Amino acid sequence: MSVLDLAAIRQDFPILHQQINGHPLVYLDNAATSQKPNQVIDAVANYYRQDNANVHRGVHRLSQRATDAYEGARDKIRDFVNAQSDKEIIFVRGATEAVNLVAQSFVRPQLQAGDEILISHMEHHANIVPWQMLCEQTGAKLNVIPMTKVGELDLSTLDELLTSKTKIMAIGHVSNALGTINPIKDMIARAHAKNIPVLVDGAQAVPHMIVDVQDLDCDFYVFSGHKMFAPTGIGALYGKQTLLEAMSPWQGGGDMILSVSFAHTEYNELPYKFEAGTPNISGAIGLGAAIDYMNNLGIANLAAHEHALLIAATEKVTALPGVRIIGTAAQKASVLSFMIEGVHPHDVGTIFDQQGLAIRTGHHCAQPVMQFFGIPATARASFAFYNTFDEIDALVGGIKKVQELFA
Ligand code: C6P
Repeated sequence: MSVLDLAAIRQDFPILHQQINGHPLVYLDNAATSQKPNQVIDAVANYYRQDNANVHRGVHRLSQRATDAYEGARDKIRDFVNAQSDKEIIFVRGATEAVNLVAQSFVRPQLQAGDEILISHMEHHANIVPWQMLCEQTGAKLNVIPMTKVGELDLSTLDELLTSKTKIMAIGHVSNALGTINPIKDMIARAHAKNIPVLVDGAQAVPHMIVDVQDLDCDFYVFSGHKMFAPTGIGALYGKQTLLEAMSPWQGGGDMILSVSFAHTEYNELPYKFEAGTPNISGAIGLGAAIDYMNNLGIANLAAHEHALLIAATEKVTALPGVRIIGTAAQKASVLSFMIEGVHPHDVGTIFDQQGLAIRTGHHCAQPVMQFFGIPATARASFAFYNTFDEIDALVGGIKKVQELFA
């Protein structure tokens, strides 16, 4: 039994009602991207049908309506993560762009050769490569918090890794490859005890749990809309206002200025200082609609249902001979990565597709995680609140089918 009315919820997602290779679609690739409810699709379509205009630029009615809707979405994000002010919410393309923004605008100006950046072994490439690039540009050093065999962070050396040279700690809230929920509140407190700022990559957290940036006391929190039932190409950077105020803009152009002459440009106030050029207006409006949708269902209800799905899937898959789950941390969210003995994960993905099952196979843009476990790839099923217990059975059936074909 679920706390959610799944039949009604699934009616909101038109894409779920189709056949793939003669089977009903079972969409278990939500960590890659989530599906969109009619409420989000309609918000985007209605914007283009009725209100389409550029924002912050026109006195005409359409421009005012577009601006109100765009800024209204910012207010929704502010409340969704419990930021203090909408000045702390910057629209970006997604988590990747937000990490790059913080790397270049906040960290780079303070970085000298020999300084350090601390990440963890289970980061997505989006929270590795921008820091590596920064190290190459400045001569700084990238340090890595190690991981245990179950896929938890080994925090026994954290205090030694947080040194007087550490300029930022950048940590994933939830691992996309393993599902591990990291104890970030405690980690943030330990970094702050040494005055080290913290960026949290929340791309895999915000679709699944209540996030309160003030309670966490993180300095930056980044996420993508498309993983939380909103369109692609939109996401948000939360940053503490004092830090954002002190930072220089990352990109220059229209809308991020108050005045421009050839002698001098005066930058706009927050949050516009970091939003150069015409933004993704429809995407922001879609993200606002997705937040409304999640709030209506209740984030705690979504989390409870997804947790029940994860427990059921973990029990059933663990009971299958010849299947190994990668990532067995005590605290996990919505991700089940696994290997079937003697079968390459890509073959698993292909056979699954023939049965209408959509999962992701590969390194999940987390190659250091694969290197740690000594494997090239995993098969990854990832759940959203619209998934059902019958779909967990379909997943188990899919694994059995693969095993029959490879027996
Ligand atoms: N993970 C996955 O299949 P973007 O691409 O900017 O929307 O999100 C990047 C990103 C950052 N951090 C984490 C923890 C992520 O999981 C992702 C995206 C997808 O796991 C696509 S690679």
